[in-house]
Amino acid sequence: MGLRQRLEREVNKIESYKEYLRNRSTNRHFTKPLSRKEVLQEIHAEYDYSFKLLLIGDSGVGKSCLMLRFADGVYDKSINYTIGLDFKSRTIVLDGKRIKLQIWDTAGVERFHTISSSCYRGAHGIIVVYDVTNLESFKNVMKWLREIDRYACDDVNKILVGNKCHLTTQKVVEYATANELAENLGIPFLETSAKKATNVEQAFFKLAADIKARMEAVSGVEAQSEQTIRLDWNEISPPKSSGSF
Ligand SMILES: Nc1nc2c(ncn2[C@@H]2O[C@H](COP(=O)(O)OP(=O)(O)O)[C@@H](O)[C@H]2O)c(=O)[nH]1
Ligand SMILES: [Mg+2]
Repeated sequence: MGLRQRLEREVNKIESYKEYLRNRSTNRHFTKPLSRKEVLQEIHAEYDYSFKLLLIGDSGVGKSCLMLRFADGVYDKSINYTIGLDFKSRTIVLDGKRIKLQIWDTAGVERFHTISSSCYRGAHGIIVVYDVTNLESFKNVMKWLREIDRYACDDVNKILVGNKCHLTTQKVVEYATANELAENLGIPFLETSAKKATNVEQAFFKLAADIKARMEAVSGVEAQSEQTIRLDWNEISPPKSSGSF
């Protein structure tokens, strides 16, 4: 692992710790206080990469259900949200690398259409969710994408997800329509069902794989340029001599 990656990992750990502390008071998963050992165990769990993912989209499209399905493998239709941010983690293995996915859910704040810019900060990937039975939620996809452009980093990876796809009789957004939009935007697209566990794994794995590929492309380029700098330096540096300037 390169120096840069190690540093990024350390920074991630510190950020995770800060986020834990910030969210402990409002997060429903922290109603039972975590012991220091539990917090440290979670933060220092071994992994090669740690990616922060964010779920956005209109209220009621199934973001929380998708997060629960992916992180805990359950479907809880009466999941109640608290106002604030909420996250869950799951570590996956991709090409032999352990990737810790920290999945952030906007947990109710999207109702007020004011997800603060801080939510987007540091996100490596964003899942934009609409509900295939709700046309309005699909129309609002463009609005959410504009928010991403405004607040997230330029190279953040995205995926469009049409949830509740098993509700075929109530479906109002056709696969082809959403697929065309995604193709025009150049982002991947999947229809999912948090309830039936359709394509949920695929959506998160696809996003994680895209981020990993981007990271590796970047670190590959950096490793090359580091080498170039070192070679140049060797050429121009005078022979080592003792003494002071
Ligand atoms: N039928 C069906 N209902 C779903 C699915 N995913 C979520 N829901 C329901 O949609 C409602 C909103 O889900 P929730 O996850 O709270 O949406 P959020 O506001 O985007 O977080 C809940 O009543 C869920 O039970 C799904 O795949 N199929
Ligand atoms: Mg929710």
